This record gives sequence, C-alpha cells and structure tokens, in this order.
Amino acid sequence: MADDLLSRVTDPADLHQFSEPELNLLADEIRTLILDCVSEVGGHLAASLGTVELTVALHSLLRSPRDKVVWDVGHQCYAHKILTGRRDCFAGIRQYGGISGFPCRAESEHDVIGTGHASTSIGYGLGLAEAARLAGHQDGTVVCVIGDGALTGGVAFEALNNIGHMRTPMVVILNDNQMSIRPNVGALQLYLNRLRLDPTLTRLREDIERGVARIPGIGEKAYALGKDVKESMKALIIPGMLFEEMGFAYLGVIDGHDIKAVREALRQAIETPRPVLVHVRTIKGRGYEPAEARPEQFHGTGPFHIGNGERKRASAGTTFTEAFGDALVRLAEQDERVVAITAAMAQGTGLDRFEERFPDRFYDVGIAEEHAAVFAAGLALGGRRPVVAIYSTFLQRAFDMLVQDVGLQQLPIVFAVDRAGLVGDDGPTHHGAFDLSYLRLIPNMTIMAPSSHVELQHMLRTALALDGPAALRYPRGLAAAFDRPEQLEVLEVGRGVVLQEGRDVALIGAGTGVGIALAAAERARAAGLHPTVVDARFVKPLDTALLDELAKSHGRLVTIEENALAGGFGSAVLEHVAGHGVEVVRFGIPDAFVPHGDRERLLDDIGLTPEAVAAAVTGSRVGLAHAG
Ligand SMILES: Cc1ncc(C[n+]2csc(CCOP(=O)(O)OP(=O)(O)O)c2C)c(N)n1
Repeated sequence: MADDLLSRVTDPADLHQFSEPELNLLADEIRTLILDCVSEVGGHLAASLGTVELTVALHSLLRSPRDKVVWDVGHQCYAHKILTGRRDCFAGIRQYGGISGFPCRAESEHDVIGTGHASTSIGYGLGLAEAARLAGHQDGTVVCVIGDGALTGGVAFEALNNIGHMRTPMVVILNDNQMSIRPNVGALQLYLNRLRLDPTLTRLREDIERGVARIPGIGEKAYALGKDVKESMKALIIPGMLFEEMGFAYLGVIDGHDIKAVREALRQAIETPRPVLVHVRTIKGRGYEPAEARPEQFHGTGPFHIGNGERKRASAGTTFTEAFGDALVRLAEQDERVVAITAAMAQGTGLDRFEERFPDRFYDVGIAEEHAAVFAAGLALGGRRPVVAIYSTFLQRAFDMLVQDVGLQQLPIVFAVDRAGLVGDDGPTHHGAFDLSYLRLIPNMTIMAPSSHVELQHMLRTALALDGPAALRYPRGLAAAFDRPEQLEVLEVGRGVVLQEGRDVALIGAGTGVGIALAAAERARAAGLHPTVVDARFVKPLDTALLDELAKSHGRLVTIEENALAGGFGSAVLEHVAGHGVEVVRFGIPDAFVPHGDRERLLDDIGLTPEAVAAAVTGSRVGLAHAG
C-alpha cells in the first residue's frame, strides 16, 4: 500500500521508531500525498515539496510539542501537518472549513505559532527558548526553519543580532533553495551561494586553523596572540564568516534531501550549548519535475494536472494586477522619472512587465517592505516618482514608514496596494482587511479605490500627477475583459461619481463595493425602491460636498467596502455626516479575523453581498418612510 508507513504515524514521535531507510520511504509517501492533494485543491506546492526530508528528519529526532519547530512564513509546513495528526484531513487544506495552509495554533499543539508573514521565526524561537530558560525547562529544543528568501527580511536580522548577544542555545535551520518566490536577490544570497558552491570552504577553515599553528615561528605566535589573529586569517580566506561572527556555530552546507546527513547535523546542533545555524541546501519543488523546472509557477498554484503540470482552470480575462502592470508601463514610457519597487513579489504585483521593459528602473528589494518604503522615500527625494507595489497585508509591515518617512515628508510616492479585501484560500494572514483603516489616518495621503480596470488606470495616472503620497487599493483576481482607454486621465481628486440617481437611499461603494452597490440597487428597484448609487472613487479626501448633498436628500446612506468596518471608508463617511441627522449603515469586514476558504463564500458569510445589502435596504422601507 502506498501509505504503509504513514498509517503507522499517529504522533510525530512515532518517527523515532523508524530506521533511516524507512524514513526515506516515509518521505516518498508524504511527497505523493502532498502532490495528490495540492494538484486537486491548489496550494504552496514547491516550498512544501522542498522540505519533506527536512521535516521527516526533524520529527525523527525531536519530541514535538515539547520541542518547538517554528516554520517561517509557514507555507512549507505541509509535511509537518501530515506528520502531526492532519493526514486524514489534508485533502481539505485551504478549503472552506478545512485545515489552514499555514501553521495555525487553533489547529494543533504542534503548530507553535500561526504564521504567514515572513522573517519572524527566529524572533519567536528566541522568545520561546528564553521563556523556557526562565521557567527552568532546560530539556526542550527550539528549532526555527527559515528560507533564504525570508532571511532577507530585516526582522530576521534583528533576531539574529539579538541571539548573537544573548547566546541563547537554539537551532536555526537556513533552508537555502536559492529561491524566494522567484530567484532570491541580495548580497546575502551571493554570500550563501559561495558557501553552497564550495563546501570545501568549511574544511578549508579547519585546515587553516591547524595550518596556522604549524607555521614555524609564526604559528605559535599567532596562537599566542589568540583568537583575533585566527579569526582574521579565516576572514581572509572565507569572506565574512557572517554567522560565526554573529555568535552562531555554523554547520553546513548540508544536503537537505539527505535524511541521514540532516539528522547528523541536527544531532550535533542540538547538543551544542550555544546558538547554531544549520545551513541546508534544498531544491524547491523537489521530486516533481514541473515544479523543479518552474518553482515560481508552483510556489502557489491552483489545481493542476499531475501529468504535465498544466493548470486545470486557466483564468479568463485580465486581473486588476495585470491592468495595473500595463498602465504603469504606459505611464513610465511617458515619464522617465517613474521607477518601480517590489518586495520580492514582482510577478504577484504585476511588475514583471515593467521589469522587462525598464530593467534599470526596477528594484526588487527582497522581503523588505519597510526598506521598500524608505528606499522609495530616498528615490522621491532625489526627484524620482516611485511606485511601490505591495500586497495590502504585507504593507502593514511598513506602517511606521508610511507615517514617518512618506506622509510626514509629503513625498510623491505611489503605493499600489494589491490583494486588498479578502483573498480567499490563504486566509487571515493574507486578507487585505485593514489598509483603508491604516492609510486613512495618515495626513497627506490620498487614497483611491478603483471599481474597474479603467478606473484603476486613470487613478494610477492621477496618483503620479500628485505632489504627495497616494495609494490605490484593488482586489485579488476578479478577471474581466480588459478595457484600455486611449488616454489616461487625471481625475479630480476627492470627487465621487453618481452612477444612478434615486431618492430613498444612497448606496455608496468603494472599490469592489461599487459592484455590490449596483447589484443591490437592481434588487432594491425590483422591490419598488429608488436607490442612488455612488462610486466613491476616493476614500481620502472624501467627496464631502456630495456627501452633504446626499445626507440632505436621502434618509439613509449605505456604505459598502471590502475593508474592516473599524476605521475604513464607512467610518470616514460616518465621521463626516455625524450630526447631519442621516442614518448611516455600513457594510464591510466585521471586527474579526476572517478564516480561509473560497472568497465568494467568505463574502457571503460576512454579509458583503448584493443580497445582504438589498435585504437591509428593502427590509426597512417603513423606517425609511419615517425618516423621510
Ligand atoms: C512580509 C512578507 N512579505 C511577502 C511575503 C510573500 N512571500 C511568501 S513566501 C515568499 C518567499 C519566501 O522564500 P523563502 O523564505 O526562501 O521560502 P521558499 O518558498 O523558497 O521555501 C514571499 C515573498 C510574505 N509571506 N511575507
């Protein structure tokens, strides 16, 4: 039977009973299960295939949950899920009501922490190790698994820096596959490549230490001079020795698909009474040829045919992301000051077309959203017009920079805030639920929410024409026929558009809320009401003149947005019309973390649908008559 060994695992510690050949067979079974399930429902395939042996090796030595394994980002944790009690429900991964695609505390005691955003594992690990020390528990081991991509994030360096100072014994496994979502970038990756490419460097280091001691007349002195000379000799030959210099014992480079080798390294690391960094080399997509050949495509994938790797459902039409990428190239052709910045998401944000067309004006800064914002500020100071494309959820990282280095400095930087609203299967760590709230409170920030591709293109032009910072926020997916206006227009800032004139109730949508407003209006009309429908276009500044007028002429204003109700567009409207004697009903994301699952289903659950809006509007006609 294909899952012979897997069926013997009810607890990860069961792996302790397996021989090394059995562990290898177990890894094969896990890989097959991952491939079978992800090909049906989609998911983070390539990263999870790359860590199968590593996961097996870890659980074959550790005793989770006493020992803690902290997965960075968490998208590579599928084998861990399978080995920690979720084999039987694995087929429902990321599906509505099924298990999460990321570690999730509510799901299992073996998921030490819920993750989704990069670069935090080492910090969590240090905290856990320190808490154990304070509690007098000396027997547990903390192992953090971080990718070379996630290691480009500043918060990972902050943790390394702290560990080097505290010297807390713990293990950091650097899972180096040379890939972030795309090939990894940055000086650190070049350094890792040197180590990967030449494992003899490690041996060389030891030889040097021995050799120095043997040089007649010099060696003894060098040794007498002590550590400093030895270290500088090492540094001459092995540039950097970065991790050792930072207080870690460095073990590497280990073949991360060789269970025996990983186990050996881990045993050593666990026994070492100081921080250890184990550098493993893995292949993203390991064991599935299409994913090995195209790891970027299989980083996060929809359902696909196992035979050839082809997607089962090709998206029809153009997405907001693509419309943004297209418009940006167009605008950059007319204005050479325009530069574009991504934080390791060139394709996801639609900047790949820009990169191809203007390689010299394109920057991938790594998973470094804070730096992306500060770097953009520098470019803007120097006369450039930076466009920073970052998903709503990841831009949260750069909040202080948005306030301090962008808003306060009044710099003309455009933030293209993709994946605004509910993203679906990736769940609460990835929903773009808060950007309107956290952007709206920043003075000088202009915020636009396009309701269509055409609006988005005009808004990008508008944002680039401004003298201060601006953000456009738009949703994931939602492919539609692409309309490419001949001229991109500069919109009047702070002006909404009345799409339908009515009298009883004004449905005011922002972004995807406009489509909901239009569909709800149709239903309301069928029920005999005369709704007004407005596309707000601007969340900041608000169209206060229009709102005043609507407040006077309508008994009720209904706001619709795909953002948290707390502090979002509806809040802004409410704040403005407070005291005008008009009722405001707000539709948006409630004050709760929305789980994962099909986007439409989630929108239905939170009542962000035309039906729900129409029901609220028509169900209160008597009330409206009173108000009128
Ligand atoms: C703060 C943040 N920014 C961006 C992302 C999007 N993202 C998810 S995985 C990933 C690449 C991670 O690369 P690496 O850590 O090397 O793991 P690998 O997928 O190669 O195993 C990126 C950029 C994220 N999860 N968190």
